[in-house]
Amino acid sequence: MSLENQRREYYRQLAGQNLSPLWLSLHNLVTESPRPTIVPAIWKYEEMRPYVMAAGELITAEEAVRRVLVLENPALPGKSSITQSLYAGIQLILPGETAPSHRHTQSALRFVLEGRGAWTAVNGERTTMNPGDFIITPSWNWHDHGNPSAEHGGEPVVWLDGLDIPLIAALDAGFAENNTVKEQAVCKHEGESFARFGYNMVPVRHKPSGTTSPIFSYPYERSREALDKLYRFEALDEYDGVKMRYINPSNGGWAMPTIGTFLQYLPKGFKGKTYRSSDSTVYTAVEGSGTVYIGEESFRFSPRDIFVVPSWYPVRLEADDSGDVVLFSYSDRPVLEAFGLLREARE
Ligand code: GTQ
Repeated sequence: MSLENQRREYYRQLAGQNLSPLWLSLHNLVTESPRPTIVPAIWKYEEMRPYVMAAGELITAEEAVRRVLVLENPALPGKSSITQSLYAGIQLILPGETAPSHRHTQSALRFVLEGRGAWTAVNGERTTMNPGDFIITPSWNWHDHGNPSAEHGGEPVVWLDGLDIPLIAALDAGFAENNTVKEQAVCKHEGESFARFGYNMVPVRHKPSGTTSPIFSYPYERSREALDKLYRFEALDEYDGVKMRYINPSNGGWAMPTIGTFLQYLPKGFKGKTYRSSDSTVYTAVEGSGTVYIGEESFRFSPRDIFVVPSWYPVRLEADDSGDVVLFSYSDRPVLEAFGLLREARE
């Protein structure tokens, strides 16, 4: 038998033993640089919105539990993943509805896209959701969402959900539980956690605990003010414009253990330089229009559009001449950083 045929027979026998020869796959397993499966993509809000609103006619928030359209990376159909590690969805809650209380080990962020006045309850405290607000539901915390009835000024509210669902699935670390009540009991005043931790002070005997920020709402107005002032006081970064990361105010670390969150400002006409990083990032525009160049592709973006940049793709951002741009983004950076895996290159 030729050596080639001996090998073929050998590989056939190995497969029956749940064994495989590394030398055939090594080059794909240990690569010179990341080779993302996911691809760059954009979801235009004006194209998605009719489908989001149609869901409001077809199913209630209560029946759906969470009435969400999942943004699936075109290279991962059926996987409920926008990146290898992260999930993105668009959630709608209509006036008078409740999305019932539950908890899970997956961490979630909400970034409000449209509408005012809905609330999220976390840990006995409700927070009102306004456009541009960044809201956290920490791992294993009960959370429910609601919206006042139309008579009480309720309007449809739409937000971007960002979760670490694919990461938790990769680790087989998912647990979840429904609450026995539809809405958790409210036992704190609105704004209580922000009063404790949101003003560069903490209660005198506070000991940092847990892995998630004790602030669960970062109102847009305040974050936006920081960017505006920094732009006027400081030179712009040639790559990022003015880019800030949201922090856990009790220890300066990431606001969430597995998801890094950022807000960035590009003045009108800004033409960013090219950079890359080994975190995969989901962006949504809050204000202004521009163009993002990702690898060989480019996408025009406007407010509420969502686009994704895979790991290690060259990326640069441009703002139109017509107005300043503000972008919110989230990535798996805290996970990479924790394990010494974060790499960046500025070209
Ligand atoms: O609001 O709790 O988009 O549990 C996916 C899973 C939202 C939520 C999602 C969830 C939620």
